[in-house]
Amino acid sequence: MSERIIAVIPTYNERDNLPRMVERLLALPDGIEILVVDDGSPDGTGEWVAEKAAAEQRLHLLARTAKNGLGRAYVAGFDWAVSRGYDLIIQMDADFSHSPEDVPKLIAGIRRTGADLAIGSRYVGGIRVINWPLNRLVLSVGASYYVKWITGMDIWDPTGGFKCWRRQTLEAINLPSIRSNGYGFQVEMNHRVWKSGFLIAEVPIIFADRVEGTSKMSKKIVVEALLMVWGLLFANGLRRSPRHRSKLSSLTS
Ligand SMILES: Nc1nc2c(ncn2[C@@H]2O[C@H](COP(=O)(O)OP(=O)(O)OP(=O)(O)O)[C@@H](O)[C@H]2O)c(=O)[nH]1
Ligand SMILES: [Mg+2]
Repeated sequence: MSERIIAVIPTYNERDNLPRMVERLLALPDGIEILVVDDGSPDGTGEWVAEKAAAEQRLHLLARTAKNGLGRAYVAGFDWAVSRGYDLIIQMDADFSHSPEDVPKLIAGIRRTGADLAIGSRYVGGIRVINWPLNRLVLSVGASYYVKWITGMDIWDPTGGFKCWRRQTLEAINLPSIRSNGYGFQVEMNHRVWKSGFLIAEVPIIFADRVEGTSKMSKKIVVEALLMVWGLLFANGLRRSPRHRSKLSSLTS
């Protein structure tokens, strides 16, 4: 039987982006399904999904009532997808920063490498970011080095949010105990995977700034992430290397 693939997309006020995003994802090969996790967007994003999903079996809505941050939305969405047995779970934003046409590249990357997690990477082998102001780019690239330096994780783009997960990897990392949001969420998820000795592949992607809609990025999210990284180091017993190497070596040998 072929693999069942689902893209999990958190939304808060993405009515201007989501219809085109859904259309382009549904046009991809492999019969990819979509789960939108909406936190009661005042602009009617959730209502649009509910209406569209009534006629489109590959589109699903997980409607939540309060805006609780990207991390909480993903944990709920991943839990939904894992409990329904999807094999590959794509993590991506609704705002076209992550191109739907790169999804097959991520899927090919995880299949080719046999990795447990494929990260769509802005920074592996160069910098590929379109239309970001210089200060934001410097912050993001700087944050990548900072995370690498403190945790020891060998990942070029540890704060990115465009990924392809194997269900088994999500099942292995104790999702309900993940507490962080925003960039901290991306780093904490990667750290769990890396610490357990799973294999992570970085697939080069081009990242573009959002065109429609408004940003939910805040100073609080950045500061939370910068501090949280130290917590990860302590949680790993001050080790800057994975606790278990077994899975990694068996995959690479
Ligand atoms: N369900 C839910 N989705 C959220 C929440 N915050 C952000 N999102 C969604 O998560 C994705 C990423 O958020 P963005 O606002 O694009 O964050 P960003 O990419 O750091 O910043 P910009 O691209 O500059 O806006 C988008 O699809 C948002 O709609 C939230 O609290 N709940
Ligand atoms: Mg964005």
